[in-house]
Amino acid sequence: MERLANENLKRLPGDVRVPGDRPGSAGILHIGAGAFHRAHQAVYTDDTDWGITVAAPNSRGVIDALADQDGLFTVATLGPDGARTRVIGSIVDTLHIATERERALDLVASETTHVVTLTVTEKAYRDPAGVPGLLAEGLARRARAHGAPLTILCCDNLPDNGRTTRAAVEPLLDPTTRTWAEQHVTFPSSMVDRIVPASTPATYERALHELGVTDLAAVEAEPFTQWVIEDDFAGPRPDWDATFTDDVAGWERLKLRTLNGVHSTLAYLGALADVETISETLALPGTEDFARWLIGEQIAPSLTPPDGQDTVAYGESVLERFANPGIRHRCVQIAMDGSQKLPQRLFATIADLGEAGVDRDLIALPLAAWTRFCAGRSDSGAELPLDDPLKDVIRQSLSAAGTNPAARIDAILGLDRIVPATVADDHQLRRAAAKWLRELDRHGVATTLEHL
Ligand code: CS2
Repeated sequence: MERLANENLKRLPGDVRVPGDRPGSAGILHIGAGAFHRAHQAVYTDDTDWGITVAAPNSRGVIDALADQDGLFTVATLGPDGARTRVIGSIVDTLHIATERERALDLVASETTHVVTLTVTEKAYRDPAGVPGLLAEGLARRARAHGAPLTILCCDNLPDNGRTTRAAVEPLLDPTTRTWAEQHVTFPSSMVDRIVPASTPATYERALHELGVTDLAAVEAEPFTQWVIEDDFAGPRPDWDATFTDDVAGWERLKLRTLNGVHSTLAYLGALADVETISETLALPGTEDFARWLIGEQIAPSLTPPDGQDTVAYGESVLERFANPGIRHRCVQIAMDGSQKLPQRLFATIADLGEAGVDRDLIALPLAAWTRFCAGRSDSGAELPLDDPLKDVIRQSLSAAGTNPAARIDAILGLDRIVPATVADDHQLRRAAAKWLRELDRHGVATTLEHL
């Protein structure tokens, strides 16, 4: 089957948007070749004259597909009024870090690399031997070779993600590089947003149908897209159509607690209820009302939104996006790595509510749902995957706790690597979560939500 390539761009159907002149070189090194990068930063960059070398830390399926297609791939934007397909041309080179580490280090060090962007998931920042180690070694090379400034821009869903990245890299630097980096390397924070489910065989079939040629790096995404970036670049920066600001923290908090917090909540509830996707979960009787109460009564009082924003209105637009039936975002995909996601999506909200003296009854329900999800069985008894770096600790604590709901909640709240002390000691939360867990054990998610 013919693959998408430079030479067939001119023959694609007229309603498919194709790139104009492609950039000759890459000023951006991007690490993490997942669907999100392709539908977000790669699209923003396609609207500029910059290019990207995309590097995959481990699995090479996507970068091999891109290499076979001259770096080209399509984004299908799935809105209520149908799909639009666009070919993205910003990726000009690919790299497999596990087998080409030297080249990766040289690219971090290269004078023509001005920005390193990252989508490597939450857990990667805790692994000094992984991406942080690579960046540290590359920076040392850069400092020795020429010392040109570099911007390292985190695009993962972490609070203060620039500072988190700096904190992961800095301790790994030798003293000379560290002194240089303090002057010449910046780590702006950024808030990234677009719903992009993992691609499936249906994604590739759609691409083939739209293009008439095969695209094995195709992605599907919702129409909405947003990027808020702290304006702290060490050197040149692409003219991305993003919001550059001095205050990203407010945006990060709003998005992590509202969009991602409700996303994770729906993911655990849906998976337990044997429902496949987020939009189907939201359609379960009582669920949309519950999500709305959660936003209005628990998330909104926990934070101060950025200027001009209102948490309840923002939450309404998020629920509308979640309901998009064109986006088949699987609950079990969002459910993975809960131990890495829930601190900023749920526990931070709970901690702030506790401090403000706001009742925590409703927000105890997602905690109970995660606890039940971690045991690995849905309401119908089907097996649920626990895909989480702390899987063993979680499973051990839960099995030691037996069947008693209060003991199981205590086991989860006792995970001191992820649960802040104020949340672990929150007696009102513990009682409420144990009550919800008992309800979920007895009646299942669907009945519990319907009778809220
Ligand atoms: C999701 C996010 O998988 C997840 O955990 O909550 O990937 C979410 O779709 C994006 O952050 C939306 O911007």
